[in-house]
Amino acid sequence: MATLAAAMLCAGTPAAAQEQLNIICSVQAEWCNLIQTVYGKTTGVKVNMSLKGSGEALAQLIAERANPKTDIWFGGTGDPHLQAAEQGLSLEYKSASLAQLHDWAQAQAAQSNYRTVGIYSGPLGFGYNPELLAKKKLAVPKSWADLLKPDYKGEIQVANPASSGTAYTMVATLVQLWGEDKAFDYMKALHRNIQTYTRSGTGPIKAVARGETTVSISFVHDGPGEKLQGFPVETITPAEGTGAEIGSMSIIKGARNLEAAKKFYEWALTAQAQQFGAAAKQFQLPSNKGAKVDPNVPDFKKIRFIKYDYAKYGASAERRRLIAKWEKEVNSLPR
Ligand code: S7P
Repeated sequence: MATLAAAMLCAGTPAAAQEQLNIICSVQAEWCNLIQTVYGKTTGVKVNMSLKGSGEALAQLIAERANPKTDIWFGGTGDPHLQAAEQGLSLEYKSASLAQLHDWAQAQAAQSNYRTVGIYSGPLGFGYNPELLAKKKLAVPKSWADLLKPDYKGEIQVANPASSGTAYTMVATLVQLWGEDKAFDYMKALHRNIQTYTRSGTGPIKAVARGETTVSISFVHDGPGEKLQGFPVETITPAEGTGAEIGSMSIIKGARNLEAAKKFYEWALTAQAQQFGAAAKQFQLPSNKGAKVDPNVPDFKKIRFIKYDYAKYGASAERRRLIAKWEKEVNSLPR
């Protein structure tokens, strides 16, 4: 309640009647809904929220380029936000609050020429259902190498990188970890153990939680929220090393409600507003250094990270090339 009250103060007093704001929201529904309610009630702005994963959000913004219907894109993996910046879909905007953000969030802004900014970060890893693993007498996978074991045939879900920023983070992580040839050999071998490639990046850990599959490749911050709902799910990060997303936010070029978009953007960078993630049981690391870090947020100090080259793997040509290669060399293989 204290957080809510503080954020309400931060959001300001009700604005002129029926000011509108069209948001594409790429975090999970509970966080989007909370923002819609709190921000709408405290400012008087009518918030129209459209929920889309990051890959799908980018596709929509490209489709509506000539006649943008979106004012702001909140959340989602950083790579497609960088692509949107490169393609001139987002607007250059430099917040006065940038200095309050962690270096990784400021770097995301700088490398896009201030057309996007980091609002949270989270590590890629595995989700698993301990009850199902025990029932099937399977060990907890601790490394990328473990996922190739024949025991896990048909037990693993991951999203399709063509539609999902989460899955693209996996492709880019493996390429950076081992080089492209070895990474693609690995993904071809992994393909044999995949039960389903889902459309959305959060689908696999939800399937794990509900006992529909045993293991997922997911952002590990998506695990605790499922667990708090009572589902048997745990997470782990791979021993060889892993990548992390820089969840981002962008103002759309040609936004019809530009002033409202800028006000929302400033609000979303405040420490108080960033605490709504944890309030909605989503546990990414907030980008504002002053935001309270919930104990459920993964401890970054305990994770072995690769040095992720966000600029290189966020470039449109590189993303397109790697996804096309994945479709041709991996997804086309029989399972
Ligand atoms: O909110 C959870 C989360 O994992 O979902 C976001 C993103 O929309 C995933 O999109 P894809 O479906 O394209 O993978 C992440 O940024 C976020 O951490």
